[in-house]
Amino acid sequence: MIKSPFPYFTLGIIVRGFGRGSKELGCPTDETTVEKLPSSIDEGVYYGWAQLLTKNNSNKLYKMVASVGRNPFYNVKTKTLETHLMHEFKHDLYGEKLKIVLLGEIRKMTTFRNTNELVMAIRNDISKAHHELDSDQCRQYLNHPFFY
Ligand code: RBF
Ligand code: MG
Repeated sequence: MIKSPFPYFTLGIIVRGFGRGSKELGCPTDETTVEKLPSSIDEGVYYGWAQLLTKNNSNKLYKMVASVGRNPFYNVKTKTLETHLMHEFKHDLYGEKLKIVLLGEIRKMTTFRNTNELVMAIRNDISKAHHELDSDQCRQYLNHPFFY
């Protein structure tokens, strides 16, 4: 079941992050996106769909995992919403517009003993997201009017 506060729709511009995630991790969207988040969306890891609105207008949809919060592992104090598109891109996406829908939570934001543990946790998040997003109730959102 997809239940409140999901589905949660939002939109942002892809900005340059801290330079840690690079191609591995995500792309933090703008800060207003984070300010708008309802309080019912905790600091945590989420899955959903993302639509990349590119200039050449393919407007494709991708599976994604999103990290919401302050990145305790790196002592980051500002709250970000980072979307990791589960697809390999050949080019940087800075400046591109991204529409996203969050459909469920995977876990809460936490800290780890070392980078390897964080990387393993993220890999596990991605495999859970793959599984959840393959369900019919998640796939329905691929045809949602938000992604016209
Ligand atoms: N950062 C944390 O400090 N703790 C986490 O539990 C955590 N989980 C994440 C899960 C996913 C799926 C992604 C994409 C990122 C996560 N991050 C987490 C954020 C990570 O620290 C951040 O993407 C990099 O520091 C680059 O900004
Ligand atoms: Mg980044």
